Amino acid sequence: MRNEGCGLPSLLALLVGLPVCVVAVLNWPIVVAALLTVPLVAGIVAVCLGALSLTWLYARTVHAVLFAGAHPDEPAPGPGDDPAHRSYHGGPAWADLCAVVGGTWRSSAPWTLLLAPHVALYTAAVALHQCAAWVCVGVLRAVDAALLVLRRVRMVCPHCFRRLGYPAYACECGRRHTAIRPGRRGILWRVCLCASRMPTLLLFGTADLHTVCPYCTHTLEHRPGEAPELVLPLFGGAGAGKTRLVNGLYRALEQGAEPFPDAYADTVGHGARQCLGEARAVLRPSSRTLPTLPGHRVRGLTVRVGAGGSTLLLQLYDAAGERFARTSTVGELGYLGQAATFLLVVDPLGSDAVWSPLGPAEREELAPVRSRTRDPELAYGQVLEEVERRLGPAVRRARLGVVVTRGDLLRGTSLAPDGTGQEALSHWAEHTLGLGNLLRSARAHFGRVRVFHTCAVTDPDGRVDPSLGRLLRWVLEGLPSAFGALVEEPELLDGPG
Ligand SMILES: Nc1nc2c(ncn2[C@@H]2O[C@H](COP(=O)(O)OP(=O)(O)OP(=O)(O)O)[C@@H](O)[C@H]2O)c(=O)[nH]1
Ligand SMILES: [Mg+2]
Ligand SMILES: [Zn+2]
Ligand SMILES: [Zn+2]
Repeated sequence: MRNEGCGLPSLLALLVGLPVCVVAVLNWPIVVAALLTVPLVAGIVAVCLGALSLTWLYARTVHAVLFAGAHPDEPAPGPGDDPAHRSYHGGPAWADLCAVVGGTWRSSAPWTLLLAPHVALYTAAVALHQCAAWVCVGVLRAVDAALLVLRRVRMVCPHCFRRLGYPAYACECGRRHTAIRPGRRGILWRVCLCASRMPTLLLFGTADLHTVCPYCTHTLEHRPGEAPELVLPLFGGAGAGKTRLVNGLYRALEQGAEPFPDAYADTVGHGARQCLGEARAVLRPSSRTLPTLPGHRVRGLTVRVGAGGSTLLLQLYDAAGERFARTSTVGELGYLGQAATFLLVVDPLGSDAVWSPLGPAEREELAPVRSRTRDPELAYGQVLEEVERRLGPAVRRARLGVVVTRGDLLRGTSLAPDGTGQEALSHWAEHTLGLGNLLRSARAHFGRVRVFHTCAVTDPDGRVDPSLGRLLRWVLEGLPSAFGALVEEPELLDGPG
């Protein structure tokens, strides 16, 4: 009991005395410093361990999201979207960032706030990546657009006649990509939902893909975008000679290309092959072309012409003459709004001034090739109205070729023009064919008007008539001279129109 009574005071004496002795015997500031250092070091160690474990948690989340498949699912393309996966810059980069922040918060809230520098660094990296990717997108699109302008490429669908900003492309799996150019679904290429890779620009070879019209979804076999397109509408009354002339123009190009090893004139697509494939036979003197059916859908007949390393896509439009007689049917011919050169085809035999002086025998012989319409002004008036409606003031920059056909039938007669010069032809058209009013109106509305007299009949050797070459040279004016050279005939060149 006594021993226990002495214990407490001696313990108190030890507790108070020992520090006093230590402070007295030793240097007290050192002791105080040592005493303070312990919790400080412990605190620092604790903070470091905490930061390390937070960083480890953060790194684990980043790894899981970026590399271990814990990233958010890609949203399925919406109804108006292309069926392609998004590129990393096109959404997933930001989605991953959000997933990392969310994942870290879930595992270590509220300590995640301490990871602000990590998140800031990650955000900066994502922002930098986005900037670089979108700058690439912009530059590539600008270069592609500039090349199209420089190469004077305008794309027109020969089926629905609409101008294409850019073609659409169908993947092997059948999915249609209407906005293939660089964007959020790819920079140099995109990946279709079927996992096929597709280039994103004509520059990178989209023309090798199955090309379709983004509006009417028709297949475009002529590889639009690779070469300038020349839209050439022919119009005129029923039986004026449009179909035979179209065949003649194609054959003249094909024949013109024969002497040049690198030149060619090929039909593109089923429609063109069907209408122009028999051009040789159609142009024989004994052959008669069949009337084009008014109910037939009009399609551009595409001819790919190559010469001197350049390519041209010539789109010839040949509608039935009946279509040009009424405003409602002319209004359907949307291609009239895409052209800058027009050919009005006129049958000279249709004119009473030419027909009346003929004897009964001649009339009987020529009656089968006389067109069914007498007045070319009807078609001219309807088309002019439509072209003005569609082109507006640009009509003043358009060209009109007035092509009088059946040169072979009038040749050598008193009804033939006095030469192939423009002055002689204009005078003949005005005074013999009675086209004075029409030509005056044409000159008042169109930028340039020129009269041609053609013969869409081959000679006994199967050669096309030089008159077709003269018409083609005018049509091809402004394009690389190699195209004009295909139908060159220097000694027959006329003066300027
Ligand atoms: N001899 C000769 N006959 C021609 C010439 N051009 C057209 N023809 C004939 O004139 C007739 C009508 O020619 P098409 O080319 O079918 O006339 P179109 O303007 O296409 O007629 P539609 O399709 O009915 O609007 C056919 O018998 C042709 O063979 C030509 O330059 N010389
Ligand atoms: Mg026809
Ligand atoms: Zn189309
Ligand atoms: Zn696909």
